[in-house]
Parts: sequence; C-alpha cells; structure tokens
Amino acid sequence: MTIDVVMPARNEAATVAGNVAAARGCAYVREVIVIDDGSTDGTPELARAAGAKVETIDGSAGSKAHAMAMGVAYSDADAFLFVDADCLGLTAAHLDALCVPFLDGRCVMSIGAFDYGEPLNRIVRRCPPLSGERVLARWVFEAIPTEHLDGYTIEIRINEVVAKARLPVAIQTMAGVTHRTKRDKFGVAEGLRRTWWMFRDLLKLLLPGQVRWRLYWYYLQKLRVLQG
Ligand SMILES: Nc1nc2c(ncn2[C@@H]2O[C@H](COP(=O)(O)OP(=O)(O)O)[C@@H](O)[C@H]2O)c(=O)[nH]1
Ligand SMILES: [Mg+2]
Repeated sequence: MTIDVVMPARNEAATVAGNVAAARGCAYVREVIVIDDGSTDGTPELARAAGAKVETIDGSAGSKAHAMAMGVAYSDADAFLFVDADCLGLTAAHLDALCVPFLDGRCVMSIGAFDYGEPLNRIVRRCPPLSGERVLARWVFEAIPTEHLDGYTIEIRINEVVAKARLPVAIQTMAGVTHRTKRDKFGVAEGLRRTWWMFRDLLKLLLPGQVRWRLYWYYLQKLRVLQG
C-alpha cells in the first residue's frame, strides 16, 4: 500500500516547510506533493527546499478541492494523506498515528482533529469532521463527483462518500496541533469575511438536494473514536 501526501498550499510561507518536514518524516509516506496555486510569497520554493515535489496550478478558478484533485491525478499512490500547509505543531508522530488505523484495516479513512482542549475535543470528535488532516483510500477521493469539488466543502463531500458506503472512519485528536486562522493570515476584517464565506458554503450543503442529514447518522454509527 503506497501513501503519498497531498498538501494544498496558497501563500503559506510561514508554515509550509515545517509541515513538509513533518509529512516527510511520516514512516508510511512515499512522497510529499505540494500543490501550489498562485502563491506570491515564496511558498513553492520553500516547499521544494524542504523536500517536497511541487506542482503549480496555473489557473484563477482554483480552490483547495481542485488542488487536492490535482495531487491525486499526479500520483499513482493507493491512498492519500492530505495535510494542510498551515498547520501549527504538526509532527511526523501525529501523522504516523493517523496512518496506523488505516493501514491496520480498521477504517477506510482516518482523520486527525485539531486540539481545542478538553472537554471540547470530545464533542469535536463526534461532529461532522471538517479537518483537512486525513488519510483515505484513493477510490474514496475519486468517487466524489467533479461538480462537488468545491472550496471549503470538500471535506464534507469526502465524508459523504464514506457514509453512503457505510464504511468505518477513525478519528483522533492530534495533541497540540492547530492552524493559522484566517484572522492570523488576513487580519481581523478580511479574516472574518473569509470565515463567513466558509460557513455560508457549509450551510448551503444543508439545503434540499445537497448532503442528506441521515448520512451523519450512518457516519456516527461506524465511527471509531480512538480517544473516547
Ligand atoms: N493550492 C491551493 N491551496 C489552497 C487554496 N485554498 C486554500 N488552500 C490551502 O488549503 C489548506 C486549507 O485552507 P485554509 O484556508 O487554511 O482553510 P481552513 O483551514 O478551513 O481555514 C491550506 O494549506 C491552504 O493554503 C487554493 O485555492 N489552492
Ligand atoms: Mg487552515
């Protein structure tokens, strides 16, 4: 079973090298592929210097979802470990721990949640997971219809494929891991605006004809929460 890391990155100069290093240190990873998309801050150069293979998308209609699809298309791996380029505190040990239940065959997708502290983590582990840090079989990603590859909703679309097939997912909190928030990256006003856009896109998924509510029930029934 080969696993490649796909790391979508747009203007993540502050954190990309550290996350590439963590990904390269993961014992189960073959290659780290960074998909850059119009970065203007040296992100691709920093990623390459840290040992990643870097592909740059030349297109203005990009999104994180399209970058992920591009990474999958570039690679012939059996499975993908998606890692955001803006994580803080992420180490190879966190990624090893994500891969183990997946490689053991305990789940078709293994997710790492950010550490919000207890008791919040217990709740977060049971919410519809939005975390970008996850390892999954190639077929899961390829089962997402092309028209569902869109911005901030990609994680929910991945969940949808797995829940529809009634397959188990494992989730664990990655101790000490968070990310640079939109506020950190863009300042208060622009950060709030972008956070609103994200929630707006996610709320649209609740409209009729989008993601069915009952899939969350199927997801919960098959969920393996590794830390209780
Ligand atoms: N290549 C590419 N990466 C993107 C794009 N949008 C976001 N990303 C990356 O995807 C990851 C998650 O995006 P982020 O904005 O942090 O989303 P959030 O964690 O939900 O706030 C980060 O590594 C971003 O740099 C994009 O349009 N193209
Ligand atoms: Mg982020």
